[in-house]
Amino acid sequence: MGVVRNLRQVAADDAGVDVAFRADVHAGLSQQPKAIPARWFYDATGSALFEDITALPEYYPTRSETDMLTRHAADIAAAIGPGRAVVELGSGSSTKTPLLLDAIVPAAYVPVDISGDFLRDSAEALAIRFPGLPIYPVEADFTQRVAMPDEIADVPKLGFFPGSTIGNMVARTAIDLLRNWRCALGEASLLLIGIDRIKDVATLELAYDDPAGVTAAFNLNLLERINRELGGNIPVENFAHRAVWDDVHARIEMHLVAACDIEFTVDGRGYTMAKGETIHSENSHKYGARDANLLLRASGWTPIATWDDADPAFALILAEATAFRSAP
Ligand code: AVJ
Repeated sequence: MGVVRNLRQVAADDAGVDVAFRADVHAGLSQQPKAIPARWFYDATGSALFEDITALPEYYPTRSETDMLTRHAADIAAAIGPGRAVVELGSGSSTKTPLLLDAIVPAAYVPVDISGDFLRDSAEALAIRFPGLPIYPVEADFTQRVAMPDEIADVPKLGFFPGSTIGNMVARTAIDLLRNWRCALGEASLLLIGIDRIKDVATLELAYDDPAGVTAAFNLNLLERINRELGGNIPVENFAHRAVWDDVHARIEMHLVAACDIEFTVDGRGYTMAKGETIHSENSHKYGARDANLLLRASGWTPIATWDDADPAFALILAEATAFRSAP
């Protein structure tokens, strides 16, 4: 049985999460246009719906990435080398992790996730699957600064950031996050990151607006969560799911569209929306080959290998922490 030692870095208990959720919802509904951060999708219902999304035929990112992790396992392992502590950002249910841990010879596994429950369950499952592998779960918000466990202070790190989660961030926030992680992982570190590619609009829009309506349910659950947790009375049935490609920002935008004029309260605070007005609930940025490399270089990471031969296209990029040196 592997070692599992917990490290908790969220000051927030359940009440704390509630405070941040409440503040984001009121701020987002008070601004014009209305917007709520996509991170609030993931309560228990939202996390389960996202798992369902990954099984949809239209939602290709999970399949494409898993396919490449499987087919190129030997190549990826050769490029990474043995003896690294694998630090996974937003590990969630850690479904892709065994593919990586099987391929390389890891020194330790450090899942970082804000959901303590998810973290403990998946750490326990991995401890059984990889006996002898030290596992140090860190309960923390990976978008904030995260301290690494003392046990891996002298071990070279491999950041693992699959799923194109980086796509949820606008460029400025994405670069802040990648720079922070370069600092947290250290000079000799590597990063294996999944980034979704720009492709034809039909494929992109179908991936975020599936005919079975699972993504619609995932989007609408945000409103139900507000009603459940923040004492809202939002008439969810009067909202529709919309997913559209924005070519200027190279991203899929998800919105919750008011089907008629709507009034509701959250916590007793009143809001009105005119028919057709939307709440912007998610960005999912896509990157071409040069764009993705630029994003990494701008953040202090030098791309050293790319795997992107799945169809529909999705990129797995291996980058190394850029050494500070004089450059022309
Ligand atoms: C988990 C953020 C990568 O943007 O593709 C899936 C979330 N939203 N369908 C994505 C999501 C709608 C997903 N990420």
